Amino acid sequence: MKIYTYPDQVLKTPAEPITEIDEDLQHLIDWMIETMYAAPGIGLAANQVGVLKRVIVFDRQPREKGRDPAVLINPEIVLGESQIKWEEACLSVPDFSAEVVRKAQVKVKGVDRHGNPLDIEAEDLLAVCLQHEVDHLNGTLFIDHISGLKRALYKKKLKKMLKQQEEKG
Ligand code: GNR
Ligand code: NI
Repeated sequence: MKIYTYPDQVLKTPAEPITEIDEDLQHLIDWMIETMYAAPGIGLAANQVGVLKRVIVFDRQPREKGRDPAVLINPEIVLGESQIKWEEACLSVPDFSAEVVRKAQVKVKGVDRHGNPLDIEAEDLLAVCLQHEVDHLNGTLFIDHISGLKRALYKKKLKKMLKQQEEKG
């Protein structure tokens, strides 16, 4: 699946709650998992593939080499503790990374692809990833958490990159 990138409007639009777990959704989930690993990434939100539905996929062991994919439908962060600063990147924000302050430990509630309740407790990288993905569903990018100056610098860099691509054809 194509991954939409900043400043596409779909990344700024809050996604809608899922009301029905049907075959279309199963296919979407499979495609999202494939797209995430192909990228490669440790998480992916439906907004990033142009679908405004509240579903995220992620790897439960983001530091390991093997695949351990998981899905959360209608995820909600119900608990967050302590703070952590992490250098974040995003498949929808090419060629940029920046430190963002997040909760170091979170509990995220949702349902799995079969509609069964699923609670995930996570810390450090996985906790950061889950907050980053739930942000996507709310139309927020990690660059919305950095200083206006840093964001302005990124926008300038992006403009330049897009212009160079245009010139190359
Ligand atoms: O692959 C990803 N790595 C990452 C690293 C630090 C903080 C967040 C992330 S999420 C990112 C994939 C992505 O853009 N998900 O929305
Ligand atoms: Ni992202």
